[in-house]
Amino acid sequence: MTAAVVLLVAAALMGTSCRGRRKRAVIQRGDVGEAAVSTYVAPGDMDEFYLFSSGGHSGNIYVAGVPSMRHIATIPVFTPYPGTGYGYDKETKEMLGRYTWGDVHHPSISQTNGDYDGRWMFVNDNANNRVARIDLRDFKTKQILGPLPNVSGNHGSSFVTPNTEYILSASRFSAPVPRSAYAPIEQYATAYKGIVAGVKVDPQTGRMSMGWEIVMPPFNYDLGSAGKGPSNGWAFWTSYNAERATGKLEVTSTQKDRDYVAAVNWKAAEKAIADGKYKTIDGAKVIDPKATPGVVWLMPCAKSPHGADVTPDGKYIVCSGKLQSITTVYSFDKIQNAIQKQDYSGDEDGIPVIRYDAIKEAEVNVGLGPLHTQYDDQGYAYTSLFVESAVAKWKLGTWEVVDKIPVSYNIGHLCAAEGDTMHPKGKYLIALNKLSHGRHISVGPSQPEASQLIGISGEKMKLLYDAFTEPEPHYAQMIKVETLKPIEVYPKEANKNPNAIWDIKDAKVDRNGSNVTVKMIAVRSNFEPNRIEVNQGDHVTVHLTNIEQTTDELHGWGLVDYDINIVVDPGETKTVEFVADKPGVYAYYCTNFCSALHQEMQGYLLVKPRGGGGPAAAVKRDTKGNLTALRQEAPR
Ligand code: RUQ
Ligand code: CUA
Repeated sequence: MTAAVVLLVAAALMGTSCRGRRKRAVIQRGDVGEAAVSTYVAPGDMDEFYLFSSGGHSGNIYVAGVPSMRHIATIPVFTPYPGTGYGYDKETKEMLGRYTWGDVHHPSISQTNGDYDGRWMFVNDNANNRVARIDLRDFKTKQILGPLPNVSGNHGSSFVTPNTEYILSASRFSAPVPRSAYAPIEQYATAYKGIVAGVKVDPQTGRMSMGWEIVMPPFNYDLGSAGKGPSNGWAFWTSYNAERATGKLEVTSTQKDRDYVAAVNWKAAEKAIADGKYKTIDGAKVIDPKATPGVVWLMPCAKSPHGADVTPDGKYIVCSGKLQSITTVYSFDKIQNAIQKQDYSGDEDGIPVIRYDAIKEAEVNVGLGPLHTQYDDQGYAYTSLFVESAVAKWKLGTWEVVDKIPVSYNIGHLCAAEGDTMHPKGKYLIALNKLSHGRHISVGPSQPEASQLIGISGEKMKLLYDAFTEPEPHYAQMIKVETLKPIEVYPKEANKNPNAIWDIKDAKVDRNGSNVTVKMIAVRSNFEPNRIEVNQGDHVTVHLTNIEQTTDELHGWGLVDYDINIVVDPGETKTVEFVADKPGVYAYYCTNFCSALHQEMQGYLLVKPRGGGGPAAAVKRDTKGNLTALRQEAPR
């Protein structure tokens, strides 16, 4: 960037405040010019990182570029999204099943040897107990697994193990097991169960299937993290409500001094399953830790812990208790020693509780309401402080807090570049703030979310940019752009769909009784066939192939009045099925702008009324010729 541009950007930004526009409450503002330069991605330039943010109960994942923070794509996962035709074609409709939403919390990029390999991203659905896989070659959801048997409120998910052997899953809301079982709430402490689990991932295809489950005491399992390096083979989950309380948890679950972190030796869990030491419950292989010791332990933790975050070297597990001002660092070595010596302070339902002082490496005095921790490439950790609305930077090893930066406001998760891998990239940190009052121009009572880009290259953290993030920003991950290799088109040769056609002469409408099958081509700027004649009540199947081999030449297929919109990318075939229950004439048209003649890209579905007679639709007019009824359905 030229010096002139730098000056212009800086001047423009400073000008905004000088001219006395509605001022933002400035909490911390460093050198505005420097901030502008370091986040400005000039026209034609590209961002350095992808940011994948959870979309919470929108059921989506949002993709942005860093440092520009520009939102560049939406990946629908658990919710229909007409923008990409997701949830309207046969395949994605079946994948969504009977659900119309999901609660996405923790995106998790697949790993090889503890680093992002950029093949897939897994996400959890906290609400309907599902997990999904997104293919990072085309940024599309390819599989949804679940509802996972026995799991209730899948929150501690979908963190991956270092070679993506498993993605983690856990019950946030303990409940009777299996899910169809009933027990009165008075029996919560004994009849309700927690579950922690590993969902198996096929290393070649990414296909997910049920792995192992472990039945646990009825705590609320919160967040998970997989061991790496020396701790590879282990998984850790924080939990709250050690009291096994019900009702007003705010009070009832804050009686004891400590909660627990569950430490699972997943290699031992894998072996227990192989040795047949499990019960099948609702189709899942479930380990009972009382009957099979040596799989799970409990570690006491500061009250109401939330985040569990293994350090890049895999030597420590950092767990933060929301209700204390410290974050607890456990040493993996010490955990192994304590287990060896059976240095226990008690048990919960037969699961040994390891003595706290035997495994505690440090208690870091980070500040109020610590939630999550991420890491950089210089040996520093960054912990989000919800109550204090700040990020604390501290040194691994000396456990000293070296810097703190206020954020606006109430930060939840934070995301450093590849900050949960064995080789974090440093440079940027993003504060995913829960409440954001006053950071954006007002749009009414719901204030737009704010996430803040923070520079972490220097000694001091620097606030660089206030960005909008779609709700609800739970976790996010940032990955180097070069690691991903997105495809440009679906090559014709790779299309194995038996209903794909590539030549206009193969386009046709076939009838078999009341089943009508259409093989259709979309290419600039036509649909072939451009006329489909059916009878009212026919079951219609349209297989639509976009025969383009030019990137970004998408075509949509919207059918007027039928609530259908599918989108086909270049080289892709999609199928849509519907019953032609509305008689009349309905246009279908291309919904993706594709060429100068995009508007002309249309055709007609002609639905002959049952019984053959009568107008399909009519308008009623009064004696003066004014419209009185817009539409009248033909008699059925
Ligand atoms: S959780 S902060 Cu799933 Cu941390 Cu939202
Ligand atoms: Cu095809 Cu617009």
